[in-house]
Amino acid sequence: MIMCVMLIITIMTTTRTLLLLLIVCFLISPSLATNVTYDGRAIIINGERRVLISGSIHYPRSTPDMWPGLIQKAKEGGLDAIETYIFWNAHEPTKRELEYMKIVLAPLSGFPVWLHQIPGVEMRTDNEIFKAEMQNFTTLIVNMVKNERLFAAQGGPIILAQIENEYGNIMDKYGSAGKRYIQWCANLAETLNIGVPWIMCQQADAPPPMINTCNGFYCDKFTPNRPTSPKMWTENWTGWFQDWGQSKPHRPVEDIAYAVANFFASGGTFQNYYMYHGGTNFGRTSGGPYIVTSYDYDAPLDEYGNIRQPKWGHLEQLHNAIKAMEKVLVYGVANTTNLGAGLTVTKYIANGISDGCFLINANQSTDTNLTYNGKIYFVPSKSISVLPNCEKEVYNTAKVNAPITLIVTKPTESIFNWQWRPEILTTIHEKGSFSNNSLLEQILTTGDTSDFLWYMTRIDLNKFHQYWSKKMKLHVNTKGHIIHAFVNKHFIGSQYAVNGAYEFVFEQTTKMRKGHNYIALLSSTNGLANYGAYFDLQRAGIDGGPVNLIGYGNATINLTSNTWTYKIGLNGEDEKLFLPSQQHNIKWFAGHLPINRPLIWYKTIFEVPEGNDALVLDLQGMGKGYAWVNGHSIGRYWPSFIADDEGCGPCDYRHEYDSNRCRTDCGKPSQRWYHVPRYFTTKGPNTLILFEEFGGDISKISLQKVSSVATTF
Ligand SMILES: *[C@@H]1O[C@H](CO)[C@@H](O)[C@H](O)[C@H]1NC(C)=O
Ligand SMILES: *[C@@H]1O[C@H](CO)[C@@H](O)[C@H](O)[C@H]1NC(C)=O
Ligand SMILES: *[C@@H]1O[C@H](CO)[C@@H](O)[C@H](O)[C@H]1NC(C)=O
Ligand SMILES: *[C@@H]1O[C@H](CO)[C@@H](O)[C@H](O)[C@H]1NC(C)=O
Ligand SMILES: *[C@@H]1O[C@H](CO)[C@@H](O)[C@H](O)[C@H]1NC(C)=O
Ligand SMILES: *[C@@H]1O[C@H](CO)[C@@H](O)[C@H](O)[C@H]1NC(C)=O
Ligand SMILES: *[C@@H]1O[C@H](CO)[C@@H](O)[C@H](O)[C@H]1NC(C)=O
Ligand SMILES: *[C@@H]1O[C@H](CO)[C@@H](O)[C@H](O)[C@H]1NC(C)=O
Ligand SMILES: CC(=O)N[C@H]1CO[C@H](CO)[C@@H](O)[C@@H]1O
Repeated sequence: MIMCVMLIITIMTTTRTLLLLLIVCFLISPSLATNVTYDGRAIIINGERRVLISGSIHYPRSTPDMWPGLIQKAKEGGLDAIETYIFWNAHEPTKRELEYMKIVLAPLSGFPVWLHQIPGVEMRTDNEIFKAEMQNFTTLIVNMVKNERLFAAQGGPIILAQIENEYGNIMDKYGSAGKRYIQWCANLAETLNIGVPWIMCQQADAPPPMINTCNGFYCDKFTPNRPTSPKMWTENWTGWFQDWGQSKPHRPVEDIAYAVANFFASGGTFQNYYMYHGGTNFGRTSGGPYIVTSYDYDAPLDEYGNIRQPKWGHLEQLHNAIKAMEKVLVYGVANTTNLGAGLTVTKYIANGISDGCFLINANQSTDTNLTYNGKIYFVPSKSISVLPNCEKEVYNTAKVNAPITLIVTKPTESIFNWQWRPEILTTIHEKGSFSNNSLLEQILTTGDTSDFLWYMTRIDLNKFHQYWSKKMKLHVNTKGHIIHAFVNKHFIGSQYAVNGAYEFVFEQTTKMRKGHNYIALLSSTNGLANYGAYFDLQRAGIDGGPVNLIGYGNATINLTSNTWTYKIGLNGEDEKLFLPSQQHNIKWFAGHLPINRPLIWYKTIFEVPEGNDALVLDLQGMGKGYAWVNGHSIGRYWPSFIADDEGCGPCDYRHEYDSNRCRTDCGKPSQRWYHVPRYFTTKGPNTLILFEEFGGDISKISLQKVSSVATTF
C-alpha cells in the first residue's frame, strides 16, 4: 500500500489570510525515513521517480468526522496525495495564541487582522515587519511539524512544501520589492531545512532550488524555469468558486480529464486537483467579497463529502490508466508524431519497460478513426485515448462510462417552532462606544471582529433653518458592502452592492424634524478580499463618505466631518444570542412572528433524523443573514440573491473551458441549501438560531436530507 501526503507550506491568501499549504502523501509507509528529491522529470521517492496525483482538501472547510471518509474516497479515487493549506487565521486568530490542528469553529472568528493592524506593515512584499511575522509563523509551523516527525525525511508523510502562493501573478505590481521578497521567501524556506523539496506555484522566477509549478485550467504548455525541475501542476481547477448573484459553476469532466491526460502526455508527472473536496466556508470565512458559503467547487467530492458522479469515477479510471504506465512516463522518452488536423500520437519508450501511448485529438469539431500500428481507434473530437501498452485503449477522456448520480434533497420530519426577538438597535449616538470627527474605514475599525459597524451622528437643523424642509434627502457614499439607514430611530432603507462593484451611493428621502435629528447607518461587510495585489488594502464601509443631507433648494449640509459615534458589532453579538449556553439570560417571543422585517433574531429547537445522510437547511424565502447550530456558525446565507443569467447557455466540453461557461441555476438563488454538519448536531434537542438582516419568511425554512441517487439513461 503506497499512499503519499505532501505538506505544501504556502503563505497564501485564499481567505484573506496568509497561509501555509501542506501536501500530505500516502505513498509513504509510516516510521521509515523517506528520501524525497527531484530531477528534471519527476519527484523521486527513495530513489524512484514517481507519477503523483494529488487533490486539495482544506481541513477547515469540513468537520473532523468527515475527514476519514474524505481521505478514503480520495484514495479510492486513485489519489496518492492530499494537499491542504495551513490557514494562518485558523491557527493564530490572535497574535501568538496558536491553535494547531484544531479547527476554529467559533462563530465570528476572523482572519488574523492583527497582522494587518500592525503599524507600518505591508503584506507580501519586502517589508521588515511583515517578513518577521511570516518568518515567525512559518518557523513555528515547521517546528511543530518537525516535532511530530511528519516530514518524509523523518518518516512522516509530508513530501513537499510550498511557500507563497501564485505570487508571480501579482508580483509586478510590487516592483523590485516583490522580487526581493520572493528571493527572501526562498531563502527562508531553505533555512528551515525540512528535508523535502520546496515548490512555488505560478512563480516563473522561483530561485533555485525552489521548483516552480503551474496553476490553471490547462497546464500542458507549461515548462518549468529550469531543466532540472519536474513539470508539476499544483492547481488544476476542477470547477470554480461562486459569488452571490452568480449561477453555479460546472466544469465538464470530459474537459478536466482531457486537461489532465494532456498534462501527463506532455511530460507532467505531478498534478493536484484544486479542489478534490471544496466543502463549506463556515462562519465568516468566505472571502471575496461576496464568495458564497458553499465552497463546493463542482469537485469530485461534493460539499457534503458525497462522491460526485460521473466526475469522481471518470477521473478514477483516468488515474488507473496513467498509473498503469507510470514507469515509462517517468523513465521513458516521448516521441510525438503530428498527424495534422489536430491529431498527435505521443509514445513513451524506455529500455526494458513496455511502451505507453496517448492518441490525442485536439480538433474541437471532428471525430476521427485513427489508424495506429494497424489498428483503428475511435478518438472523438477533443479527447485523448490512453493506451498503457500502446495496443489496447483502456481509457478515453470523452467516453464517460462512470455511473451518473443525482444529488437530491428530501424533507425530514424535523419541525421548527420559531421564537424571535428584534436586534436592539443602536440608533442613537449616545449608545456608541467611541467618537471621531471623520468617517472611518470599516475593516480597520472593527478588526473584522464583526461584519457590522454602526456610524451615528446628530444634526441640529435649527442651525440650518434656511435649509430645513419636512423631507430631506440622505446621501451616503459607501465602499460597501451593505447599508441599513435609520433616521430618528426609523428604518428608512437598505442597499447592497451589486455587479461586482462594492462602492455605491445610498440615497433616500426621509422626514426630518426641526431641532435634533439622529442619523444612524449600519454598515456590514460580506467577506473580505483575498486575492490580487494589495488585496489587504481594500477598504469597506462609509470610509470618508461623503455623507450629505440635501434640503430646501438643494442646499447641501455636509455631515462628513460631523462628530460620528461608532459601535462595533450587533447587540445580539455582544449578548451572544447564538450560544445555547447564554439562552437562560435571553427572552424570546413566541407568536406574531415577524415576516419580512429586517434585523430580527429567530430561534428554534429541533431534532435531527438518524442516519448518515448529510443535512441541509433549505433557506429559500429568507433574505440575508447568519445561522448557528448549537452555537456553531454554518455561515452567511443569502438565498434572496438571485443568480444572474450569465453562463447558462449550452455546455459543450469541446470548447476551451473558463469559469463563465457551463454554469447552471441561472435565475435561481445563488445558494439555497446550507450544510448543517452532523458534527454540529446532537441526538437530543438542537438549537438553531438565525439573524436575518433584510427580512424573510421564516415559516418556509426546512431541514432536509441529501442523498445521491443513481440514474440510468
Ligand atoms: C536521496 O536520493 C538522492 C537521489 O534520488 C540521492 O542522491 C541521495 O544520496 C539520497 N539521500 C539519502 C540520504 O539517501
Ligand atoms: C515568535 O515571536 C515570539 C514573540 O512574539 C517569540 O517568543 C518566538 O520565539 C518567535 N518564534 C519564532 C519561531 O521565531
Ligand atoms: C518516432 O516515431 C516516428 C513515427 O512512428 C518514427 O518514424 C521515429 O523513428 C520515432 N523516433 C524515435 C526516436 O523513436
Ligand atoms: C479539424 O478537422 C477538420 C477536418 O479534418 C479540419 O478541416 C480542421 O482544419 C481541423 N482543425 C484543426 C484546428 O486542426
Ligand atoms: C469510425 O468507424 C466507425 C466503425 O467503422 C463508423 O461507424 C464511424 O462512422 C467512423 N467515424 C468517423 C468519424 O469516421
Ligand atoms: C480618528 O480616527 C483617526 C483614524 O483612525 C485617528 O487617527 C484619530 O486619532 C481619531 N481621532 C480621535 C479623536 O479619536
Ligand atoms: C464634504 O466634506 C468633506 C470632508 O470634510 C469633503 O471632502 C467634501 O468634498 C465635502 N463636500 C461634498 C459635497 O461632499
Ligand atoms: C434639485 O435637484 C434635482 C435633482 O438634481 C433637480 O431635479 C431639481 O430641479 C433641483 N431643485 C432645485 C430647486 O434646484
Ligand atoms: C497557468 C494557467 O494555465 N492559467 C490559466 C488559468 O485559466 C485561466 C482561465 O481559463 C487562464 O486565463 C489562465 O491563463
